[in-house]
Amino acid sequence: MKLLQGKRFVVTGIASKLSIAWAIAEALHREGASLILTYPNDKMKKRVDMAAEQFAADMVLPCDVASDEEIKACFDAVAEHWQDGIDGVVHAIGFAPAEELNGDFTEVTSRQGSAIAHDISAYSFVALARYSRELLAKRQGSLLTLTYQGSTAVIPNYNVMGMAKASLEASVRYLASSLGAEGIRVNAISAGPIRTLAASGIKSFRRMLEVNAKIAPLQRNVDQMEVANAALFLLSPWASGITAEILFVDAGFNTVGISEKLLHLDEE
Ligand code: NAD
Ligand code: 0WE
Repeated sequence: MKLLQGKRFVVTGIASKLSIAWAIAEALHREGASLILTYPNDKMKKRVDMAAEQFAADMVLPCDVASDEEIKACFDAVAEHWQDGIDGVVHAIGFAPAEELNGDFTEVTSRQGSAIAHDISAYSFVALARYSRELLAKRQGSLLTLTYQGSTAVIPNYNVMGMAKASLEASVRYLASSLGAEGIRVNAISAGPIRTLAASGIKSFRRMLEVNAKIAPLQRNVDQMEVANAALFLLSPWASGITAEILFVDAGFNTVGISEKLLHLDEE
């Protein structure tokens, strides 16, 4: 029997075949789970419809996380379809206005940009938790989000997203505490850099990938499927004892102080 046969998940954040959420939906489907996929606007609906067809999703629902009404309507529809609850919600959403992600942090970080980044990238996880709580409690389900090391260490140009990811990671701990009594687990995966739509247009992203591959213990980058396989685990009963955790899927990059390569730099 497959790992997640008969389980039900709501997956947000599919924008293209490169999306981490696409890979997670693919992995959940592969392991026998049933899916509901969400999209933020009409432009994205087509892409999510494609994923829905490929992964035999039960439904596709609108869910712009900037709107409480839309989130509520979304989970009302989920509740209608799956009356005895859901096993998990995947939050794979991050956004800051493009101007915030290029240039000197102090210069480019605006009040408005900061508000948007925190609203869409951090608060939205709490909002999803609020509206999915009842459904998750019925099946001891779990919440999963995606974060990045820019939350705890400076990565050039990540800027206000670093603040938003720090907030998101704090929300993982507060949500885990708040929802633990209901048997709901809350976790995050901190992924290494991966080329997706959210990485396109980031000026030095190619260089980012090169540097990461040089410094990381595994001496390479990670891909979407490696993140998805870790997601599967955290969303599965095998992770029943794990909550409030930030699991790195980054080829070990975050643990390195001085890399072997850097130590021997002048010997090359
Ligand atoms: P992506 O562009 O494929 O996904 C980002 C998603 O956010 C898109 O599907 C987009 O539609 C969605 N989104 C934006 N605004 C929204 C809104 N208002 N309502 C609903 N959805 C909205 O890129 P990705 O890299 O797959 O990003 C997924 C998550 O992974 C993000 O949280 C990102 O920060 C995180 N992450 C990415 C990397 C990386 O290098 N790609 C590394 C670590 C963490
Ligand atoms: O979280 C992310 C992506 C965040 C992101 C990307 C964009 C580009 C398009 C948020 N908002 C937007 N807004 C846009 O208009 N990552 C972890 C990927 C990422 O983004 C970076 C990185 C890495 C890694 C930005 C600068 C430096 C490194």
